[in-house]
Amino acid sequence: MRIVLLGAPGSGKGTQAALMVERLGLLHISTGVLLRDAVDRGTELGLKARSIIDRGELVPDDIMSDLIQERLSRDDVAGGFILDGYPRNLAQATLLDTVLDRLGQPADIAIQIDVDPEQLISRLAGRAEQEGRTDDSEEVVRNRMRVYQEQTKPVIDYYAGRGLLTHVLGDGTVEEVLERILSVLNANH
Ligand code: B4P
Repeated sequence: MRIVLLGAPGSGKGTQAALMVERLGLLHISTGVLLRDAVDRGTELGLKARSIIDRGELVPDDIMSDLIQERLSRDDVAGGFILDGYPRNLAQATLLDTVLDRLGQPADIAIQIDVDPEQLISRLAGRAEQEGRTDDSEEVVRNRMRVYQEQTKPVIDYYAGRGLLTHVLGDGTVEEVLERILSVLNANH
């Protein structure tokens, strides 16, 4: 199964993907994790991405294109995957389709996790306290929300137009959200 997870910052994409890996045995590909890893290792990519992430902007498409194509070219992708954090704009969405078609591995479903904006802010404030992620400060979170509204939201319609979109309510406990996602996947396969 090849799943694209969509949702605003703090909607629970990374949280749910980790649980879905346990339950479904799929590979988790998170562009946020790949970028933070590059930043921690001080690679050329990490050096370019760091200040962009810390401002809450999107890393440029050409950089993300190389990153995602390299990751999707590996053999472990053949068993199915959960894509988390990519695509984040329409250019990324069309590129992803091209790459997956070329691999003969098109996306089966896109799941949009819907959460009330007030809750998103409070979740990310909680994570800022617990994990100290540099892009979870109040000002940067506000910018990430703006970028999401302007650039990432159109991706929802893109997948709706392709007949692949399902909405899942992201309110409630992590386990409740997981059960909703699993029942959507059961119903679709
Ligand atoms: P991401 O790592 O994708 O950051 P995110 O949107 O905040 O999602 P994340 O998965 O981490 O958080 P989650 O909602 O699970 O991206 C970070 C940055 O990298 C971007 O701003 C951008 O600069 C760059 N980037 C990444 N991909 C890119 C791309 N394709 N193109 C360009 N740039 C890119 O969890 C948030 C918090 O909520 C957690 O603390 C969690 O514990 C909590 N939570 C989750 N579910 C909950 C629930 N049900 N109830 C209560 N709390 C919950």
